[in-house]
Amino acid sequence: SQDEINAKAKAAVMEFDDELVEEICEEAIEAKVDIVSLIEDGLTAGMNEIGDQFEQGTLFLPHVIAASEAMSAGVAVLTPVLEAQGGAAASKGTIVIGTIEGDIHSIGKDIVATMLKIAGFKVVDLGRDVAIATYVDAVKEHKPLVIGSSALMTTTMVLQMQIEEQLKEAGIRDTVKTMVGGAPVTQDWADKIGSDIYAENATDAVVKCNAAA
Ligand code: HCB
Repeated sequence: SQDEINAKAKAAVMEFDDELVEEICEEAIEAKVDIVSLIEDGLTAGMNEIGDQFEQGTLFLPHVIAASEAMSAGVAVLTPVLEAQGGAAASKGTIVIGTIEGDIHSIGKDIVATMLKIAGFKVVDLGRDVAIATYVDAVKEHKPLVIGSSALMTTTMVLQMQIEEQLKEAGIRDTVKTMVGGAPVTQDWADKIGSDIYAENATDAVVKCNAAA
């Protein structure tokens, strides 16, 4: 069942077992369970648990790296299937997304980008450690509906404010909606800095970008 497969995937991420994660993801595809739930309630749940244990000091950085590799191995198996499930013909518009300057966490940003693609948006992925000026240039170049930033650290989250400021300075703030996300980011933070959309997870990002389209 879905719950069993999610639980197995969570455990396999926590055991840093790339091959087992891949096997479970292949099994899930064959069993036709919900892939989005597998990513969010299975793989991500395992990753979050590892993050908690890292924070408590019971696990160390190599463990976090190993778990993130296991999660990425699973996401790599699932992405083509997700993309095949999507395939809306007409594009709903462009969304630019990237992980903010100073921050190399990319797993969540990648999942959001994939889900938006599946939902029928053209996605321009700026990658990670993206300079604020690069976001501004991307708005000028691609004229997106939404510009999304991802920040996984309290120290990099503050830079999301600079996207707001520099878009204003460039005189293009009202041509685009801004979206913020990442584990430390909240609706309160979005309100505080004047960001249009806060997305808690990839599903939420799709719902809110659809509403903006
Ligand atoms: Co990293 N790390 N890490 N890390 N890391 C965190 C983020 C800490 C919270 C862990 C902790 O201490 N508890 C912490 C940050 C503390 C803080 O706030 N200041 C931390 C630290 C400190 C660091 C280093 C500095 C460690 C070091 O070197 N000493 C270093 C960062 C270096 C740098 O960036 N300059 C570092 C490195 C790493 C890796 C490389 C080992 C690895 C990242 C691998 C990669 O991404 N390619 C990593 C990981 C995996 C984590 C944790 C464990 C998990 C992050 C993750 O992938 N979660 C994380 C702990 C945590 O977050 N609780 C820990 C799973 C994804 C699916 O969730 O939240 O990223 P997500 O994304 C969601 C959601 O937020 C939303 O949708 C996604 C899908 O549902 N969303 C958006 C995300 N972005 C969005 C953008 C939008 O516009 C809209 C929605």
